[in-house]
Amino acid sequence: MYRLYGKPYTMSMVPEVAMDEIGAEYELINMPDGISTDPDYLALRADGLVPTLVDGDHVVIEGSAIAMHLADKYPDAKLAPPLGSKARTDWYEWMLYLNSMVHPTVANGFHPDWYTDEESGIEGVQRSAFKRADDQWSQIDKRIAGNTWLCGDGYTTADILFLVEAYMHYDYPAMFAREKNVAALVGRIQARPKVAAMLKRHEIETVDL
Ligand SMILES: N[C@@H](CCC(=O)N[C@@H](CS)C(=O)NCC(=O)O)C(=O)O
Repeated sequence: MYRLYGKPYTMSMVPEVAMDEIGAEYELINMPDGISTDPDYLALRADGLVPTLVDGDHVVIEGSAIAMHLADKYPDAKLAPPLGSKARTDWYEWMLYLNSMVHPTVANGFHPDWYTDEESGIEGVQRSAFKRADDQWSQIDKRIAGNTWLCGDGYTTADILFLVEAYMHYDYPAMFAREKNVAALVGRIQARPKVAAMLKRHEIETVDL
C-alpha cells in the first residue's frame, strides 16, 4: 500500500485524486501545520513540505511528479495521454506550467513572508502575486478556449492539477466569474465523483459552475 504525506488544501490533493481515480489503496498521513522539522519526515523530503509519496523503497516528492509517476504506472486509468502524441506533449507543458509558474504565484500570495526578509516587503510581495495570479488565469482562459479537457480529448492528471491550482486562486469566485473557459473546465472536472469527494474532504467551498 502507498503512503501519502499531505495536509488539507495543499498540493497533496493532486496525488490523492490521482490515486482515487486509479483505485489505488493508500494510507493518508496528515502532517501538522507548517514546514516539518521532524527528522523522520525530513529524511523523506528535505524541505519539510508536502506532499511525499512512499511507494515501497521509492520515495517521490512534488505533487505533480507523484501524479505523473502514478499515471505512467497505471496506463489503464488513462490519466496520461499516449506517449508520442501531441496530447502527451501538451500534458508535459501543462503539468510543468501549472507546477512551476502558477503554483509559485499561489505560494507568493499565501506565504509572502517566505519571499522577503523585510517586514515592510510582505505587502508588496503579496500584492504583486495577486496581480500575477489574475494575469496568469486570464492568459490561461484564452489558451484553453474550445478545449473539453486540457490535453487532447481525455481527462488527465493535468486537469486534476488545473482544478487544484484554480481553487488556490486568492479569490476564485471572482476569477471564475471573469474567466468563463476556466470556470467551464473546472465545472467539468469537479463533476467527477472522485474530485467532488476530495473537495468535500478538504472542506473547500466550491462554486457551482
Ligand atoms: N511544488 C511543491 C510545493 C510544495 C509546497 O509548497 N507545499 C506546501 C503546501 S502546498 C506546504 O507543505 N506548506 C507547509 C504549510 O504551509 O503548512 C509540491 O508540489 O510538492
